[in-house]
Formats: sequence, structure tokens, C-alpha cells
Amino acid sequence: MVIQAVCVLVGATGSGTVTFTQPGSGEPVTITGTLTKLKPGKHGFHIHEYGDHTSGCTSTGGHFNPQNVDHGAPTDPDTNRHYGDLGNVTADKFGRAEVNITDNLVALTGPNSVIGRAVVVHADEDDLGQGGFSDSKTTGHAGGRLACGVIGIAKQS
Ligand SMILES: *[C@@H]1O[C@H](CO)[C@@H](O)[C@H](O)[C@H]1NC(C)=O
Ligand SMILES: CC(=O)N[C@H]1CO[C@H](CO)[C@@H](O)[C@@H]1O
Ligand SMILES: [Cu+2]
Ligand SMILES: [Zn+2]
Repeated sequence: MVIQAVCVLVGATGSGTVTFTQPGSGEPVTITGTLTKLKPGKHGFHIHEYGDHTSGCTSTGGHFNPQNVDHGAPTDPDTNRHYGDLGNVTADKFGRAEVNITDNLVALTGPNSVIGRAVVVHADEDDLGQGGFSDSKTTGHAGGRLACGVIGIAKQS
């Protein structure tokens, strides 16, 4: 059974909607959608631990990291990255970024389901843990949080 979830990201300098689709339990999840209002260029794009924006995107916590390991790239080995590490999205000169990511750690069922957690888009590029900054190994040095939203259960199509 196909499982679908949706996240509406809201922010003054970044917004959009992304849809999560999992063809079946245990299968990779595809995240597609469009973000707008971004500064042209690359922006870190992650799943954060909490679906809580009580104090804006700050209260979404850190990257979803059930293995308690360092920050990395989506292409790093599964045992060596945060579950929420989706790399970056690239905005064109109109501030528009098309998202189309397939990831085998993101799940919509089971103990590590991302439903109820948050998607965050950042001001700066994610250095994928390799930048050598004090926060490269935790956040990819991706800067401020421009927009976020809670991942919710979508109408199943
Ligand atoms: C996403 O990328 C895949 C593989 O490149 C492609 O088959 C698919 O059509 C793309 N989906 C969207 C919504 O762009
Ligand atoms: C998913 C993605 O676009 N990743 C890129 C993010 O930016 C770094 C640094 O430029 C690239 O190496 C990644 O390929
Ligand atoms: Cu983030
Ligand atoms: Zn991370």
C-alpha cells in the first residue's frame, strides 16, 4: 500500500509544499515538491526531530538522528548520517527550487517514521559535514532556518 504524507513549509524567505510517497513499508521514500521565495543558490534541506514550531523553526530541534551519529550527506553510508540529512536544494534565479529526493532512511511507518516531525530549509548551503566549521558535524553549517513545516498524514491517493 502506498503511503503519503505532506509538509507545508512556511517562512518569510522560503515557502512551499513537499509530498512524501512510500510505495510500501520498508521501501525508499520519494520527496517531491516546489519551494519558492528563496535566495538563488543552495540551501540545506533536512528533517528535524520535532514537529513543534511553538517558537518558530527553532523549536523543531536538531536533525532527526536516531542513531546518534555525526551529520553527513544523503549519499553517506546509512550508519554514518542523520536520518534527516537530505543535502541541499538549489533555487534558480527566480528563487524557485524543485525538490525530487529519494531516500532509503526516511520512513513513513515504524519506529523511525518522520510523520509528526518537521522539514526545515536553511539560509545557506549544507557542507555535508565536510566544511571544517564547528557546526559542520551537527548541522552542516547551513545557517539560519528560513522556513519549516510539520510532516502530516496526507489523503492517500
Ligand atoms: C524525480 O526524479 C526521477 C528520477 O530522476 C524521475 O523519474 C521522476 O519523474 C522525477 N519526479 C518529479 C516529480 O520530477
Ligand atoms: C543534494 C545536493 O544538492 N547536494 C549538494 C549540496 O551541496 C554540496 C556542496 O556544494 C554538493 O556537494 C552536494 O552535491
Ligand atoms: Cu536543518
Ligand atoms: Zn544532519
